Parts: sequence; structure tokens; C-alpha cells
Amino acid sequence: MRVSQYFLPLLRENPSEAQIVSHRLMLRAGMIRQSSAGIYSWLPLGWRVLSKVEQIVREEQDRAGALEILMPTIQPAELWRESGRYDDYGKEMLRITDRHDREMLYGPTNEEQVTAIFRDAVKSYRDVPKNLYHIQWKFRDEVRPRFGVMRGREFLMKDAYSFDLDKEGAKRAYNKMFFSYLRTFARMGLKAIPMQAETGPIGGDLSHEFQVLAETGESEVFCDPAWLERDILAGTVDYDGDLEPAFRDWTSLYAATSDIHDPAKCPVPADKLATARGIEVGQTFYFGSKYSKPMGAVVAGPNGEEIALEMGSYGIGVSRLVGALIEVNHDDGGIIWPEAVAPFRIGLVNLRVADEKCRAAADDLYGKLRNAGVEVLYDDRDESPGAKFAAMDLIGLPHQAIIGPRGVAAGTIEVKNRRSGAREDMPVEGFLARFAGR
Ligand code: 5CA
Repeated sequence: MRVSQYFLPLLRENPSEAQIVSHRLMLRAGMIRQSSAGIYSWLPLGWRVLSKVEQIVREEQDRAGALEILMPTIQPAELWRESGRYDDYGKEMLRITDRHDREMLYGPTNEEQVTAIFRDAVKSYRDVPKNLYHIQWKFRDEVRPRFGVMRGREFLMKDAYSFDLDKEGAKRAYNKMFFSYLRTFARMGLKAIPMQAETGPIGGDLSHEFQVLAETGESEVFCDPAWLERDILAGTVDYDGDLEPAFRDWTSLYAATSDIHDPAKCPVPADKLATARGIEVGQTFYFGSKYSKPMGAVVAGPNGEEIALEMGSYGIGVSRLVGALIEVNHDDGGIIWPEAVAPFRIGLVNLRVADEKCRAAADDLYGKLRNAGVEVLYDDRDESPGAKFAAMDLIGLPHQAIIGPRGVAAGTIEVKNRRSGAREDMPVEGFLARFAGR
């Protein structure tokens, strides 16, 4: 993509409404624009990152055996009356009346909707277990939407729902999601620690919040520092095997949010306990028959007996993750994208657009990178080198390839690593071998 043809409305100044760094940088880097409080449009650069985050979430859900569906954003109120949550949910639910005076709502979550789908389609124990998920926009009329996409009113969530015949089955489903979450966040380069949690309005008796440690996190968290050494990607997760021993091992290390943490009962001595702030990027719940019983989601067992399905639900804040990624990956110059979610891998900068040789060299390299399928953003604008460097640092692509008269004469490209700041002059062929696999 050429910057001259892109839609990248960068801001030079810090927007006054943004209190935290991810919100500031997402506005300045032209990733999002606010539509109304807590509701955002995603511009091309932001949309690319959101899509990459979404794709990693999807791949790890699929790997764990969950099946992707897509449920609507607007749901009928009747469903929520069946579960008894219509009145309980209070002002956080956006209620809508259609032209026929039917009561509808913009879904804040989908337990009722998915339970109704399952109840109507599945009648026999043979068709269980299943785990259905979707990646869809939610609406919660938060009292204080703030911090940009971190606490929005409209936000993108991945929510999965498991259906099992008994508690043991439901625990197996829970374990699969638990490990798929560890892998999902690790693939984005995030250290997300599962913490025992309260279940809140979703209900149930087993729940973990996955917290990414960051100074600006909304929750106060406590954990065994040994958590920080763990790496889920170092091994493989056997989703067909018994995950319970591994689950026990991972959860044997202490980790709790301030809602649950009790210094008197904490097994880690106070001087060894890590205290930090966390951003909740996901939460898992096991709640048994809380929805299946009132909504009549039952199947016939092997002897014809009626079995109320055992359920769990598993959410990931997909749009919040984009903010969380920036909170832990930035410096004074701007964002520093981990490769896995970077909107483009390489930022190609032509320092001297008026120079025929520079232009030819940059165009040639751009064509070769594109042909090799490398995601490259090419700054071909007639701007000062200073402005171009600042823009590249701000948008945070992992590698910058800089073309100027000196390098063109020598047949080299200056390559800058955004994270380390290291610069190196590379021959064009060496550069292509490294980044375009030639
Ligand atoms: N139905 C369950 C799980 S599917 C559920 O709704 N869980 S939740 O309430 O914990 O939300 C799941 C995730 O969505 C949270 O962990 C958080 O990362 C994200 N999330 C929740 N509220 C917001 C919000 N207002 N803005 C951005 N992300 C949010």
C-alpha cells in the first residue's frame, strides 16, 4: 500500500480527551475515530490490526474444537425473559422497540440466544458435546465509557458457549478453552495470567479472568512471580487428551484479582507476591444449568431420560485487545507492533521522492516485496525525512526500510528495527532474502 493512496489521518498533537497511552496512540496513528461516547469507527490501519487479532482468536478456537457461527446483534426480549435476565440486566442493556412495538435489545452477550438455537436443534445426547462461538459486536451501556476501545459501549467480543451432558464433560470443555486462551494471548506476545474471579451477571461457580499486566490496567492483581516465567507455546496442547492434570498444574500457581485476594489466605508470602495492575482480556465461566433449565434446553439420554445441558461461556475482548497490545508495546515515539498483529510488516520510506534514482529503487523494492506477498506500507509522499520518520515510528511497523541517495549509490538499504532501534545497512539482495524469502 502506498501512503499517498491510503487513508491514514495522523494527528501531530495529543488529543485532550485521551487519558491513556493506547487511546492517544490509536487516535494519533489514525486507527480509530470516535462516533459517540464509547463507540468508534475503525479506519484502515486499525481495522487491519483488529482483523489480525480476530484471526488469531479464531484459529485457536478452531484448534480447540469450537465451531464458528454468527448470531445477530439484535435479539428479542422474550429470550431474556425466559432466562429471567431481562429485568436484572438493568440500564447496561440497550433496549429497542421495533415498528410493530416488539421489544428488542442490542445484545450485551449471547447465552440466551445460543441456548435457544441449541434447544431447538439438538434433542439427543448423541449430538453433545458441542462448543459454538462467534465474533460479533456487543453493546453495553457502560456508565463511564473510557480509555477508548478498552472500555467501550460497542465492542467486538469472541464468545463461545459449550454444551455438555454432565459436569465432567463441562469441565473438559472448560479446560479446552482455558488452554486455547493461554495460546491465543501468547501468540500475540501477551502474557495473560488466568486469575480466579467472581462470576458477576453471567453467573456460575468456576471462573477465570485473563489479565494482561500493564501499568494502566483497571484491576489490581496479585500473583506468584513464577507465572511470568511460564510459556505455553513451548509445548503442545493435546485437546483430545485429558487436560485436567495440566490445568491443575497451571492453576497451582497463585493468581487473583483484588475482589478475591485475601492476604490472610494467600499461600505466597507477602514479600514474594507480585502486585500489579491488569487489563482483563478474557473471562471463562462454568455455570451448569443456569440457562438450560429455565429455557428448557434438554436432551434425551441413552435411556430416554431428560438431561438439562451443562453449559459454560468463554469471552475474549477482541477490540479491547488492540488497546491492551498498545499499552504493553509502545515508547515515546509511538506504537511498537508485535509481528503477529502488525498492520504491515515493513514500512518502506523513500527519503527523496524528487530524486529519480531513489524513486526507481523504492518503486522496484516495493514491487518485489508485494510480489513476494510481504505486507508493506510504502511512504511515497513528498514530505520531509523528519516527518516520515516520525510517522513510521508512530504507526509502529516492526521493520523500516529506508531508501536515500547514499544507499542507492552503494546498493544498500538502511533497515531499522522499530523495537530495538537497531539500524543496519543491508545489500538489496540480502534484504530481499531476509524479508521476501528470495
Ligand atoms: N458471556 C460472557 C463470556 S462469553 C461474557 O460476556 N463475559 S465478559 O462479560 O467477561 O466479557 C468478555 C470480555 O469482553 C471481557 O473479558 C473483556 O475483555 C471484554 N469486554 C467486556 N466489556 C467490555 C467493554 N465495555 N469494552 C471492551 N471490552 C469489553
